[in-house]
Amino acid sequence: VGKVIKCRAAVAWEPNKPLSIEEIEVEPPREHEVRIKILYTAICHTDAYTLSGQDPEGIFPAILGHEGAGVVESVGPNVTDVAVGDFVIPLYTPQCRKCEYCTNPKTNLCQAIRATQGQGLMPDGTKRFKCNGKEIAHFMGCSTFSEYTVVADISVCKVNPKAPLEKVCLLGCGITTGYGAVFNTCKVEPGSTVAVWGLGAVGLAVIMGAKAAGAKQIVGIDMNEKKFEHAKLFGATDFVNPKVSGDKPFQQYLVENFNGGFDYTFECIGNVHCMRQALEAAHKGWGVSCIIGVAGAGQEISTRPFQLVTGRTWKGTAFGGYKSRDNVPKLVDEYLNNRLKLDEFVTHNLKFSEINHGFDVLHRGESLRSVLKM
Ligand code: NAD
Ligand code: DAO
Ligand code: ZN
Repeated sequence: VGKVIKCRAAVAWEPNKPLSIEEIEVEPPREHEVRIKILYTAICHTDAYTLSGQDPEGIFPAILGHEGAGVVESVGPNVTDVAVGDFVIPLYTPQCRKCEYCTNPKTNLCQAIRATQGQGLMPDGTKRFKCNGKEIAHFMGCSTFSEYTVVADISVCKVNPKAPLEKVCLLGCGITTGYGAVFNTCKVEPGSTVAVWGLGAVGLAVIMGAKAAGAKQIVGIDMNEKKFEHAKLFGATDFVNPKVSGDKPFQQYLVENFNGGFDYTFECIGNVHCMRQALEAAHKGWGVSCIIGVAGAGQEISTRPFQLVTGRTWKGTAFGGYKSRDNVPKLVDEYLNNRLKLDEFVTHNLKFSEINHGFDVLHRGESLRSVLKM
């Protein structure tokens, strides 16, 4: 407490190179900051995207990782909501409970530390990580690829101490996002028809949510048919490989074969062509399409305005619309009460030193989530 900690971290020195496990120094937390001993972290698509160098806002060197869980090692002055020894999940979408976004029930996009977080800095504009005397940037306000990290107190929540952290770390991003898109962003009603593009962890979490919401038909769409087995486990009722439509636009195939289209569609890939398909396969008159996937930098979506004139709605979601500190602890409890699956998303349990292998299986489409033990 109050001292610099030396520990291991996976440093991203430059884009498109494997991460390198280094000994780093982690400064103590300052006012309104929390130092966390990370026990488990998963690897998400966004870590890979930033590491690939495609993210124009990616900063290097940095410590990536934003789907993690751990225990509070120490707190800085004026931290009131967590204490040493608490089990916690870092939150890349913070919740200050004071800004005009936090006080508006229509959004979860707290802006209190938006600018510094985007620049890889703590809210006071400085960094807490050093390696060989060189400062290392923070990432998404979390930097979970380190045995110790420092986060803002509005970017962390205390969770039930009975929770297995190797599972609930997944609630730091992908699963929460897909599940919340169903309940918060779209408010899917019982009896609805739903189609989901992309059966990775995010798409499967949408399927899990749609089932819990009482959807009567849930169509999983992926070009990798190995994903269909998983989708069934989570509640999908039908599967479609987009190649079935041949030369015909895929959305036309869906509208013709699924009763004029779906009440709700979700894009969980990050492909702007799939986003268009999903919008246009939403039912005329009332269909709602939700973008979850993060497209490449500079890409744009398109459709004919008549698609909206005739009653379709295009939406998007970040972190499933959940106000983070209020809701992540509740989702942990839902998992403990068997109302939410998490174990089924973990396809690989790896050692921290195997982190680059975790990225390889993600790129090869072999993993849903790899969980690393620190
Ligand atoms: P993933 O890579 O595990 O899954 C994507 C799936 O899409 C794969 O199964 C792949 O086979 C399939 N696919 C790819 N191209 C396809 C195509 N043209 N047609 C049909 N299927 C195709 O990814 P994930 O971890 O589930 O994340 C999905 C997306 O959600 C990513 O873009 C990620 O960045 C984004 N995301 C967004 C938020 C948010 O808050 N909005 C949060 C987390 C993740
Ligand atoms: O308030 O402008 C803002 C920040 C929004 C960040 C939303 C990020 C959502 C998607 C990121 C992918 C998550 C891994
Ligand atoms: Zn706020």
